[in-house]
Amino acid sequence: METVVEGKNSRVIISKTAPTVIIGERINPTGKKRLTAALKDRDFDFIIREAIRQVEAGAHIIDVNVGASGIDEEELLPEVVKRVADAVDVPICIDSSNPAALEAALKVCPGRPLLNSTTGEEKSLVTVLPLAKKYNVPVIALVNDERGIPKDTATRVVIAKKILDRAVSLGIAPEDILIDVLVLPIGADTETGKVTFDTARRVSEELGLNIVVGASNVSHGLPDRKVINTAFFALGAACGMTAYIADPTVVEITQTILAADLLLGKDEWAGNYISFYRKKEASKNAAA
Ligand code: THG
Repeated sequence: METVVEGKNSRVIISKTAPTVIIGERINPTGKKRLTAALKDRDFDFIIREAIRQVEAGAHIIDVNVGASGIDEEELLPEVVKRVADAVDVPICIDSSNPAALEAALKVCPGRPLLNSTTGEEKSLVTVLPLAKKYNVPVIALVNDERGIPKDTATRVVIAKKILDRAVSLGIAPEDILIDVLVLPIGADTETGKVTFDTARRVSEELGLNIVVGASNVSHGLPDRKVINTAFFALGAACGMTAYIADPTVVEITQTILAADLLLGKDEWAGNYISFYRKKEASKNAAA
C-alpha cells in the first residue's frame, strides 16, 4: 500500500517498506507564543524559516496548522500554506478541523498535499472525505467518533474500518486513507501506549492501511519527555507505524526514527542513517 504525497518539486512515498516519513509539526501555534505572534502579525519570514529549519533537520513533509483564538483560519490557512509550499520543495500537510479552511488551502496548494484530518464523526465524514475525492489528495483519519476517543483497541479498529468503507464508497482509493491511531498522555492513562500500538498493528495487518501518529502528546506532564518520545517512536516502528507527526529539530527524535528504520530493514546499507550523521558532523564542524 503506497500513499503518494507531492510537493511543488518532490514526491514522498508512505508505505510499510519505505523509510518512515517525518511530518514536521512546528508550524502550529499550540503552546508557542512566538509563532502565534508571527501568525497574527503576518510575519511570514519567521514562519518560512521555521519550515526550512525543519526540512534541514530531516522533515519529509511540513504540517501547517494556524488554529488559535483570534485567527480566521479560512483566511490565514491558505495564505500560509501557499507561502510555505512556495518556499520549500517538500509536500505540505494541511492541518485544520475547519473544513472550509481545508478547502480554501487545497485550492492554492501546489502538488498533492496531505489533508489533516477527518474523524469517524458523521459531520466530519460528510464534509472532509468529499474534499479528498474532489482534490484527489490523501487524507488522515483519526479513530474517534461522536462518542469520543475509544479506550479500547477493538472500537478503534471498527472506526478505522468504517472510515475506510465510507471512503471507498466515495471512490477514494484505500492507499489515500492514513489512519491516525491517537496516543494520549501516558501519565494520565497507563493503557494508552499499548492500545495505540495494538491499534496500529491491527489496522496495518487487517486493513492494510498506512498508519500515522502525532507522538508529542504521549509524554505530556512527565519529566525528561524526550526519553519517552524516542521510546515511543522506536516501539511504534515495529507496529506498522509509517509516518510520525513530530518535531525533527529535536535531533534525538530524528535519529531514533532513522535507527529504528535501519533495524527493521528499511534503510539499505544504512544509507539514510549515515548521511544524517555526516550532515550533523558537517554542521558541527562548520559551527566550530
Ligand atoms: N494527529 C494529527 N494531526 C495533529 C495531531 C495529531 N496535528 C496537531 C498535533 N496533533 C500535532 N502537532 C503538535 C504541535 C505542537 C505540539 C504538539 C503537537 C506541542 N507544542 C509544545 C507544547 O504545547 O508544549 C510547544 C513546545 C515547543 O515550543 O516546541 O507540544 O495527533 N493527525
